[in-house]
Amino acid sequence: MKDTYLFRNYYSVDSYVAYTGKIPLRLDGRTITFKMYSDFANLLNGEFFTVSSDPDAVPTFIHYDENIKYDGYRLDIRKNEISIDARNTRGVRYAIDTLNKLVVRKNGKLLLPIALLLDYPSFEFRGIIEGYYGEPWSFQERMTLADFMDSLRLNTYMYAPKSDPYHRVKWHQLYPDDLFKQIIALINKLKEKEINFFYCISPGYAENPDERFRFLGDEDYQRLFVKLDQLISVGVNKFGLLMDDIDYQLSPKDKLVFDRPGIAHAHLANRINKYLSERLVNHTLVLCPTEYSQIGSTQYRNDLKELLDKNIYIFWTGDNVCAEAITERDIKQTRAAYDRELFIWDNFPVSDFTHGVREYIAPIRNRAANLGDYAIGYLINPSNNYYISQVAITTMAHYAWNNAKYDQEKSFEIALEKVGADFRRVGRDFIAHNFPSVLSYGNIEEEKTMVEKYDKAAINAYYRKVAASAAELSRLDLPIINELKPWLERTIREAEIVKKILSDEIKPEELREFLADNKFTGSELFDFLVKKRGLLNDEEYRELIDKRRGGRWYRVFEEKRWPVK
Ligand code: LTM
Repeated sequence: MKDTYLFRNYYSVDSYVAYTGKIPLRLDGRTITFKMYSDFANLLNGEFFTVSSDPDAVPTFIHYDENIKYDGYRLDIRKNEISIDARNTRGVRYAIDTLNKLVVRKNGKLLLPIALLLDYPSFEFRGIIEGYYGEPWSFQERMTLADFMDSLRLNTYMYAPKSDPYHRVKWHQLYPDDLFKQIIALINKLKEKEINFFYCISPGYAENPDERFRFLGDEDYQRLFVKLDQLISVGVNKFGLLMDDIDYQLSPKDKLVFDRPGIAHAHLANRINKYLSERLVNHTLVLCPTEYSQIGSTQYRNDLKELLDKNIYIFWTGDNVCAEAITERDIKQTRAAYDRELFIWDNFPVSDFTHGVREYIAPIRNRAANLGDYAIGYLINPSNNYYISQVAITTMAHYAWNNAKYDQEKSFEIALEKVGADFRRVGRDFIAHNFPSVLSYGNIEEEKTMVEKYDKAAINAYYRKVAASAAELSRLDLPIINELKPWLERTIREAEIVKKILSDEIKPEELREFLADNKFTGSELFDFLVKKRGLLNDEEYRELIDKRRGGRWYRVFEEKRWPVK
């Protein structure tokens, strides 16, 4: 059964039931009954109602069950009826989505397996934090997020692009009308699919130290509250306070009262929390501390643990900014260090730190199979390229739904197929060429061996395949191809240059001109070859390859857990 590995518990008797009538597969255009109960989290236990009044439809019952996990559902497909148990409307929608996935069409009949399915997510909040540096996604792109996220059961979007001035540099200024209208349109669009919208703000950032947040006094708090009010006025009740990437030294004046940054940050977060609780019936607040990527306790973390209100969640990126692995031990220690539930901020496939050199088209990996036992949220920080990011996001959504059963290979195949069947088919060799990431070496060891042996036939054959794949991809009419174009073109050119290197026809100017373009792919075959043939001196090699590639950022784990063998 397609994708059933994504379900948590699936029992079937390997037998199908045929329905000639309609199966109520969609929530839209449904009977009044469901709409009346659309806020059915408030329903009393035991209440039943049918999904459709169509006499031809298979009787389908929805039942509120408070014991089912948030966003989860139980789907029971029997011979004569279907029942769905859930505790919120998202759970019902996901159940109906599953029903759609299970339908088999055969000889003009609709078949459903006789099955019982219990399915629920590993993390209550699953989604995207647009929290990277550089040019952010356009609103046009963001308006397509709701459908994309909903198809992956991602229920949370956090607005936090570092380059939105009103989020960071000018945090205290209200959004001008035109920009605010776009934010409102986005909020409304996400609402259609029940996706939570978090507005994040970074008041801790100041370009000039004299303008840093004044923890003492009331002035800056009031400026902040006025800004939050702007968002509250359009229905926002979930917020992120981001204190990442700031100089957290306190001003001499603040120091006299607050002593340490952790004390001041807890004070700020608690004041916001209090303000929100006065203004809103329900609210959620997540703090990204300045020390967001370490494990265990420090003075700063201890201060937050002691002083921060217990209902404020904390962001954590793992034991590194881009964590090559997040283990159970790491998260256990961090959770204990803060004594509260965490939101994982997963810095993949973000590529802002590569300054446009690299893009990661790979599945998430090396995330412990039970992080959901320790964290309530799993948020993905994507790259500036909206469509390229969707590949990794798809795999991360699978992980967030069911961390225990996550299978990176299967998930990656599904993610590639979601982009397009042609993309998956013709892109295989280019994707493998680009595969290494901050999470994996991919084929680098094999590439090294090929060059060490100076196996010309193998290298030529390799590049023929990769260039053909890049050329075929270039011809596809897909938005991801526009974003990938510079890397595809460079790969095709790389194959031509390699051919010349192997036949000793390469001219130094031609090589340098090629290397002036720094759109590197994950493969290092070319770099090894240049070194092996001594085509650049050490200084040139450093300037044109190593430095551009970024050296250390690219292999954050090199000196850590898994040294290269
Ligand atoms: O990761 C966090 C919490 N903050 C920033 C992000 O804005 C940035 O996108 C990533 C990756 O460069 N690194 C950070 O430190």
